[in-house]
Amino acid sequence: MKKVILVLAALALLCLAPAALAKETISVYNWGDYIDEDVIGQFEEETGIDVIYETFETNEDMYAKIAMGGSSYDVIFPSDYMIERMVQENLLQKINWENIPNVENIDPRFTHESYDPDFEYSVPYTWGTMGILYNTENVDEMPTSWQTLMDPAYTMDMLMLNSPRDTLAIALVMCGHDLNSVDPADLADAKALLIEQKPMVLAYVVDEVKDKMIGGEASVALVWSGDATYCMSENEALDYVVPEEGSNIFYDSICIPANAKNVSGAEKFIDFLCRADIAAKNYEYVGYAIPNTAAIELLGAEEYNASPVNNPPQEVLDKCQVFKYLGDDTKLYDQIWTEIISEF
Ligand code: N2P
Repeated sequence: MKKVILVLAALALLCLAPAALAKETISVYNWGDYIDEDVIGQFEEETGIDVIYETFETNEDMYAKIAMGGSSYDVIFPSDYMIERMVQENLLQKINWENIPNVENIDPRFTHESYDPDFEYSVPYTWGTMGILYNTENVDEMPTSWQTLMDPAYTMDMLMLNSPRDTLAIALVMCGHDLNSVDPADLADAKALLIEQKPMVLAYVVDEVKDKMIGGEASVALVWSGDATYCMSENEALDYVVPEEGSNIFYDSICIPANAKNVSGAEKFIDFLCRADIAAKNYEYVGYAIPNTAAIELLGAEEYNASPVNNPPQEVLDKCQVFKYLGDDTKLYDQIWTEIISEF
């Protein structure tokens, strides 16, 4: 009898030991260059939770990976229109606000947006506009129109975003159409324009745009405002403008996928990112405008708001639109984009 008990006790220990030794982890999927790595380290130190961190370059890449279902993440960072899509497809779960007390630091101007009207699924992280980053040493006058990106003077001297929704939106605007258009005739115009532009494009890039513009490899680039802030801090010849025809304003948020394995770890991470000191530190590294009032106070609201990139004049904002999820018409965008890109 004693022997049996001993054997059972040994077996029980063997089963429990790995569980006791295994560290709690969360798996995070974010845009490239979108967090200060020290912030991850500090979270791991403070909570004892290990962060498995992976990056993506576009909403579409992130979506494809999650929708395929093979991978499971606890925290992801989609933009507005992609949140709308993922909610519709039951790929996100509602957030339990009781576990995110630091949400009180988020400016209510950034909650209850059209893509999450009841403020259930997404925690605002950053926001920004699309515009033209240009090198004042080679571009004499501030570009006021998107047509700058069609100017043969910048042949092989311009960079475009390797991101279907963003680049097609700007082409639609250049053709005088709405940037959320799903009219096949509008999209045909946009496609024709991008094909005409293609021989002038040095490269279609995402995160590489920063090093290339800082290093002077191109004179003009289609960029997101936060990347402009970063580039301008590294090379003072660079400047940023939102052309007068209007542009896209985006809201990038933090969400928990429906199939997350460690929801409580995800909540701790999200709450940590909303903490004023952490959001401020992260802003200093990432450069994108933040919706965190407490962090902006910590950074010095006057200095923060002095940046026209962080705080665009109302007349610029009035001309900016949020991307909507376009339902099945998204396929048309994807198809056109593949046709444009594959012609290289
Ligand atoms: C950061 C990407 C910013 C996302 N590298 C723009 N929505």
